[in-house]
Order: sequence, then C-alpha cells, then structure tokens
Amino acid sequence: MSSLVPERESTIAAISTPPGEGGVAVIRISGGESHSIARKIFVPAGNSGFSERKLCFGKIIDPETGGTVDEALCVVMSSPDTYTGEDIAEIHSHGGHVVPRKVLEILTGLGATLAAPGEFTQRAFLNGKMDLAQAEAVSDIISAQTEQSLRYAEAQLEGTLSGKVNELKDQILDVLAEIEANLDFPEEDIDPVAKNRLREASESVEKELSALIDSYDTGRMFRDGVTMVILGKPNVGKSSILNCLLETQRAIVSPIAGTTRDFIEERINVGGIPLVITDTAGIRDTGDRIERLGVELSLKKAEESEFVLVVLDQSTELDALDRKILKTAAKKKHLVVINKMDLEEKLERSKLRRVLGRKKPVETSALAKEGIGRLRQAMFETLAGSPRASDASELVLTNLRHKKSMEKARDQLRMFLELLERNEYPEILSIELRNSMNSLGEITGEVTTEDLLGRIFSRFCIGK
Ligand SMILES: Nc1nc2c(ncn2[C@@H]2O[C@H](COP(=O)(O)OP(=O)(O)OP(=O)(O)O)[C@@H](O)[C@H]2O)c(=O)[nH]1
Ligand SMILES: [Mg+2]
Repeated sequence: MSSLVPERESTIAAISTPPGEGGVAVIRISGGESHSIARKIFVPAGNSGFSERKLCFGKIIDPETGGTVDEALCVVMSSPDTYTGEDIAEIHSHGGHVVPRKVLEILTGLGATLAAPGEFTQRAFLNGKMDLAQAEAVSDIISAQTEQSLRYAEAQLEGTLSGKVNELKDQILDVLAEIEANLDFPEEDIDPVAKNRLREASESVEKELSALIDSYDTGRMFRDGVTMVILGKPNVGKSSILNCLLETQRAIVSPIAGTTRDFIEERINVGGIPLVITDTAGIRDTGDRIERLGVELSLKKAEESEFVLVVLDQSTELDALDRKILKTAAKKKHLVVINKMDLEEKLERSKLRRVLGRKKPVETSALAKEGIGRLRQAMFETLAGSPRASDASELVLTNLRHKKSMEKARDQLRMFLELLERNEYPEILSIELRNSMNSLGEITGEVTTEDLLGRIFSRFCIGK
C-alpha cells in the first residue's frame, strides 16, 4: 500500500489546535525525523532530558539565533504505538497568533514538511492503525454537533461498523467457499439441499444489509442535521415560537403584521438532531414590494428545506392562505402548530381536520411559553420517526459513501441469488459473490484508490 503515498517517508508537522487566542497550542510532528527535529528545537529544563511518553518542561529555541521563543512542554512517542504508527513529537506551547506559527516555521526550517489536511489520520490508516471507516469516524467526532451524533461517531471509531461489515463479508465468504468447492464439477447442478442453505445464508446477509441501508436516513440526520423553516401568515407568532425554542429573545416580535422580513437563521439541538431553523416573513397578499419579495422568498425557502413547521393562529379562522401554506408544507416532512391557545377559539378544528387528515397538530401559547416541550418532542418524532433516539449500540449508517457501497454489495448479492435460482455455473455465481465482498471491503478501505483517499482526507482539518 505504500505506493499510494510515497511521500509518507517524510516528516510532517502541523498546528493541531484551532487558530486564534488560547491558553495552549499543540504542534504535532510525525515521521522518522520527528524526534531528532524535536531535540533541535526544544531544550529540556535542568538535566531532565527527554523521556518516552512523558511531558517534559523546557524552552523552545530558534536554532538559527539561539534565542528563546517560548516556554513549553514537549513529549516524544516512539513507533509503532502512536496515533500514526510513526515516531511522533508534540510541542505544547502558548497559544495565540505568533508562537505556534513561529514554531511551525522553525520546524519546516529543520526539514519537516507542512501536513496536508487529515494527513496524520491518513498515515494512521496506511500504517494499519485503523481502517477507513474508523478514520472517517475521527473526522465525524471533530465535527459532531450534538452528543447523539458524537455517540454514533465514537461507536464507528471503536469499530462497531467495521466489525459488522467484516462479519457480513465472512458470511458471504462461507457461501463462496461452498460454491467454489463445486468448481471441479461444472456439469453437475448444486445439490438442492446445499442450494437451499446457500440461498438462506445469502438472504440473511441481504436482509441485514437492507436494514443498515434503511438506517441511513436517521443516521445522516443526526450527523449532518436538518434544515427547518417556520412558515405561516403574518402575526401568528412564528418569531415568538422561534424565541421560545431558542430560549432567548432572538427575533423581533411585535403586534404589527409583517415584522419579520429577512430570514433569521439559528441552530438548536432537538433530542440530538442538529436543527438549523429559519424564521421567515409571514405569508400574505401584499401591495408592499419589499414585503412581497419576503413572502416569495419564504415560500422558496420552505421548498428548499427538509422540514416545515406551519404555524396557525387559534384566534383566526382557517383561510385560503393557511391552506396554501399547508399545501406547500405537505410536500415535505412537516408539523402543524396551533399557536395563541390562550385566546378564544376561532380556528375550526373540523375544518382543519379535513385538511390534515390523521396528522395531529401541536397546541402552544408562545406568549405564555406553554406547549414548547410538546412541540420539541413532536418535532423530534416527525424527524426521527420514533419517540426516542436509538442507543449507540444499535448500528446506524451515517455516511453516504458507506451507504452506496452497501447498496452495491446488496445488489450484487441479489444478482447472485437470481443466478443461483437459474442454476448458473459456479464460476459465474462466484463472480457476484466476490463483487459483493469487494463492495463491502470499500467501506473499511480494504479496497481503495488514491483518488478515494484524497477525497476522504481532504475534508479533514489540518493537524488531524
Ligand atoms: N396571545 C398571544 N399572543 C401571541 C402568542 N404568540 C405570539 N403572540 C403575539 O402575536 C404578535 C405577533 O408575534 P410574532 O412572533 O411577531 O409573529 P410573526 O408570526 O413572527 O409575525 P411576522 O413576523 O409579522 O410574520 C406579538 O404581539 C406577539 O406577542 C400567543 O401564544 N398568544
Ligand atoms: Mg416574525
């Protein structure tokens, strides 16, 4: 595999902490020269000297001038029990805009090259420290937006997904072994008892793959989040509901219809699903050009979003505009809220039921901050399709690449089943089984291309 990345022999360095002012910055060095370079830039205090895997206190010096750059800590760790599998040194200097950059500049002067995004993790993968699905989990951990998405990513890093993929691959391999035992007798049909067994084994793998593929929609939602638009006529309390969900006075609320004109975008966490909410201008027929523009944009925004929260007002009758709004929302996952429940009922429920069918609206009073917990729960259930998030022990696909490879593997397995029914030659049967195993192998990175690795690791941050 080393042919994939020949420069791997080089020693790389990067600032692993985010840029800006902060107490500490970590500069990481990996590769054969990392320890000797560390010894040139870092002088331990007193006679302490470096000792393996122990932070040591000392000074960073500029070898060119001999001057002190900073007081710092340094640790050296030897191959192969390191993150990348190579020799690693880490310098913990003060943070901020100047010191870490200066350290990096000195390191490159001493022969280190600047690490590309994700290069440390890419080396870990190439050196067999983790498989590809685990490497991808590292990036998901860093970008996780909620605890639930973090849990899924941690499980993937621990190898839950890889373990499952390998288990399914082994089951296909068992079928393959039996088919290949028949290669020497191509004229003979596979014995019917064996054929049944092979069919059942393959169907069971196919079923597990299908269940995992189906879990992707939920998994993706927890990982990447969902966009939601609040839609409704002016003055129904859209901005008030946004404020309640955010628990701050983010949007301006007023009794004047047409208060919100531009979009207001905010993030919240609903039961572990990262949600980007957009509050929009109220929908109405208006002569005001600016407001009309706002209305058109609201409808467009709703069509582009994945989830629509329609707000109705308990104190007004259901009219043509409400119906238009509900129709727009019906094309998406959506939820209906009846707000202003503290006021007298003018909104006829029987009329509304005719439009909504079995879909149950949620009742709130944003003014009294009532019903907001129920609203959050209903939002979660509409999105996740169940009242609670599954626990992390349940395997969920969160990555489109994994889903695509699994779909390919499943299709190839289905093709095998079809050919088996047709009593095709064992050579032909085994091709589909091998293809299916290879497709699964793409997930863990047993089968990769340089292009694929480039695409995956370029999305990482520098220093990881
Ligand atoms: N009685 C009562 N008044 C409410 C409730 N929710 C909001 N209001 C009031 O209704 C008025 C309009 O609220 P907003 O949140 O600005 O309504 P909006 O839908 O964002 O309005 P536009 O931005 O103009 O489209 C304000 O005076 C709010 O205080 C509620 O549950 N009960
Ligand atoms: Mg508003």
